[in-house]
Amino acid sequence: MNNNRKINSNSKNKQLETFRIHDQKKPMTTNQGLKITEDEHSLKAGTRGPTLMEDFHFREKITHFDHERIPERAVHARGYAAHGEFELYESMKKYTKAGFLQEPGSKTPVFTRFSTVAGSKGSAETVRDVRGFAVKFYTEEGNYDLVGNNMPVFFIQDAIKFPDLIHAVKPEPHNEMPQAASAHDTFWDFVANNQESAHMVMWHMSDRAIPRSFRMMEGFGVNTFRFINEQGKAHFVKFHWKPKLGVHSLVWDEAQKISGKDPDFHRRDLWESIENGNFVEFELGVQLLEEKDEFKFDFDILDPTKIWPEEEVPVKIIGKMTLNRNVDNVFAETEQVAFHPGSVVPGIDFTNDPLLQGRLFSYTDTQLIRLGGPNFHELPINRPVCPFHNNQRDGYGRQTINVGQVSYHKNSLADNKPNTSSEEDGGYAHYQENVDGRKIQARSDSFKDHFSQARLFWKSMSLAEKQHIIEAFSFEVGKVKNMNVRQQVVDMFANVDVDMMTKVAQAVGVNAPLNAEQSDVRKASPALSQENKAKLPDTRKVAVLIADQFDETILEPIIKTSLDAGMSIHIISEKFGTLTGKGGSTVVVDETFLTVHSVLYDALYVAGGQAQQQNKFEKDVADFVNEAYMHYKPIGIAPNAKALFEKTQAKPGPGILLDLTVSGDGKQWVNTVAEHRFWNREIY
Ligand code: HDD
Repeated sequence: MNNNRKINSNSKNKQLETFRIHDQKKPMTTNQGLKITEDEHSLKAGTRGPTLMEDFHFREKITHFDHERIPERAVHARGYAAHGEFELYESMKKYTKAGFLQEPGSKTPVFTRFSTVAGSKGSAETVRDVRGFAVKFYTEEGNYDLVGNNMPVFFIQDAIKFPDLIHAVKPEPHNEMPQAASAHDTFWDFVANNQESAHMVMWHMSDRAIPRSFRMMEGFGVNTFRFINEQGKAHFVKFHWKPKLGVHSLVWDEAQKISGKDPDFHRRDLWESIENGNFVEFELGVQLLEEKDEFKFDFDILDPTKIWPEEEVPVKIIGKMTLNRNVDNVFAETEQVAFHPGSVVPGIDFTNDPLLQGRLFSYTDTQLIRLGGPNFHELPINRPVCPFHNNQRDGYGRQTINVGQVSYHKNSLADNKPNTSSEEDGGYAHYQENVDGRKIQARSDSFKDHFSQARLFWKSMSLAEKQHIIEAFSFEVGKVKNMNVRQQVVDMFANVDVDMMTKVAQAVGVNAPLNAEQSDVRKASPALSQENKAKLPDTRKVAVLIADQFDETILEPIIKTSLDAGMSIHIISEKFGTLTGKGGSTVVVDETFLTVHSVLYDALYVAGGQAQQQNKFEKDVADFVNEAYMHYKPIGIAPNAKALFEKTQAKPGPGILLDLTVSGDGKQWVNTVAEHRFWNREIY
């Protein structure tokens, strides 16, 4: 059994190195290796004459260019990825024989791709949407893919409805609008007529759908899987990723503005964090259920529109993923990576969750069209780090040269090799679940309660989170043109909460809901609220608004304290260059009011000073402060910048630190930045 083999955390990186090409400092050649004398002018009959067909370099260059694009993913087209490693804290031997989950301290290389779902490859990243969270573990027993989302449930219960869901949420076919948005008629018509979506839509209307960063969102395997141990005993399992930095979101107004100011906001954040050595950490957790407990709950554990409340089935933290290396080439790695929930290793198996069952078909199928044939497993990013041998041959883009006469099994000419392995030798054997049933196209009655957990989610939200959900519904449903669809949505979600939908009905101009059956749910699940997650100052981005004649005796300790607490600082002024303080110290300007905007920062510190155009400086500072104030962000004001603050619309109150000077550990400033948002601030 190879389970306990020491895993080399660099095995994937070493493998990738054999594919890396360094073109710099090399002579330019054609793809045939011929050195080229001319790359600026095509071959012509005379300097003013027509281009000649025989210019093979011109034809090769243009032909390659013409074929550079591949189809974008049907969903999750807009994504960004990084390399890293997974380290196991605690052996899972009791539950699974998966090799990478045996030895505490063992490390497995991973490649993780985050994505939005609905938008095209070039769409903005801070749209309201589910985020994909797909992890490829390059284990010594083959690739294991955990293809999840940042929400623990899904819109539909049966995979046969996936094309309907995606057709409804994608831009409408007659005018291809709107891009990367669910706020339109067909999505909400789908929701109202497919009420199994209720629970997921509550998540989708919540702050979870506008994460502050890929680094600050949870991940979930969503479907129910099985762990199988060496003795063949099975447990049901759900997977969770818990971000070390806690769960944080944008404010909707801010998210929309960022879409314009920096459509690459999330990828930039991930890229820069890793480049700056702020490696990205998520802990892996599992919820485990014994097989005998399958029917213990008031929901069906195979229903992908249901969570297993963490208070009832605790999440056991078993390891940590650290993303620590950016890709070398986005196309080669991020675009060509092919995930598949069916890529499993011995010890991990499926359940009859009807969404999972359909997914097991779809992912290979989609790669065939997207990556152009059956050999996508040979692409460097997709190759397992362990050897792979079988009798599959040929096809577009085949890279390996499989030597020998025989490509079939069983055979005698090659001593029956490659041959299958026993389970003891690490062979994968499907779990022998008993299945007994009539062939039928129907759903189990145990899948029919669509509202209890949607209501549990609602009841578990803080006041601010509830308010955001009401505003999100009002925005989204308000974008629906068809009044009948608006009414249907209001009536449907009254089954979750009548007060919530009465407010939405008022906002979108339809009748308040009449009849609603609200299920009596258990008390709230605190684990569902973001408010109860970690709040840290680490990697928070602070904008320092400043001009010449600033007071360095106050600024320097602020900067030091902030950097010591793990924040990053941007010095922002009217123009690039160097600023000089009252005492003669200088600071270098990182950005100007033209190149950045308040929405791109987590907190502000107004250092003040004397600008050449003081009126303009005052206005630019006021714009920055007003936005940050409206987005509930921490704002610190230096004593000599009080006059600047008075020219803004902000009022003293929660999260506003006036006359801010920092001495000692600067706890007040650090804690204020860590808090991230001050929802009890009065902004109207
Ligand atoms: Fe899916 C991509 C996650 C249901 C069919 N899916 C895709 C990706 C993620 C998910 C993260 C992007 C992977 C990457 O970064 O390359 N999908 C989910 C989750 C689901 C889910 C968590 C519900 C539990 N998906 C689902 C269903 C189907 C698909 C029910 C079809 C029956 N998903 C696909 C796909 C994609 C895909 C069309 C598009 C690109 C790809 O597979 O590689 O096959």
